[in-house]
Amino acid sequence: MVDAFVSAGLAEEATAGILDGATSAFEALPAAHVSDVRVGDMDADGDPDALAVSTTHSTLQILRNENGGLEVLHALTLDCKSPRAATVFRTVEGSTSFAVACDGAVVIVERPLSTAPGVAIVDAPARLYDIASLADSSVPAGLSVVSIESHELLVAPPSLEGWTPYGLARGPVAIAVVDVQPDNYPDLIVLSLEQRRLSLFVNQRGNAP
Ligand SMILES: [Ca+2]
Ligand SMILES: [Ca+2]
Repeated sequence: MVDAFVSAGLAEEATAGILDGATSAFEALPAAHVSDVRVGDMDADGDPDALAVSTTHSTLQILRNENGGLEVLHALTLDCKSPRAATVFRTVEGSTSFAVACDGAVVIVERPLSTAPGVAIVDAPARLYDIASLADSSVPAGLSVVSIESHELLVAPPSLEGWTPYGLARGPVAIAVVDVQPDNYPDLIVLSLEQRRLSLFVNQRGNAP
């Protein structure tokens, strides 16, 4: 079993480590100005791949897990103002895709590893700081985002038609997906930095809080 660790550092590169049951050798990949890194299996081969977002350059790099190491596959320039976070998810059409949280929109890139990726833009509130999906890439799922401007968690269904808002303490900046109330449905924890508050949203239907 191969594990992957990826972190965005203050220097101009992300550190990617491919581990086999032990915290040992690391390899460094060039990834200038990366502000967020997420892990997800984009090519459905069972091995985790990675996405690296650059807020300052509106780009997203795809790093594919191949032969026990991460290789930089390609970089996409996004029609997206201030991309701050990304997540891998599966659309209702069944394709593994990723979604990027932007300022006033979520950019969806379908079939990112194909020769002809599809791009869709979903309108969203301003200043999205994080995005998450309640399922891995094996099943269709909706998306959750936090807006630091409206102080809300917004949840879209798998069809991605319309956001349902949930009020939060001021300054929500991060979402964690974890099965806190253990029933095999992942729950959401949101950090509101300004009011130093954590909010827990218990998943009741498998794909919505
Ligand atoms: Ca993979
Ligand atoms: Ca749960």
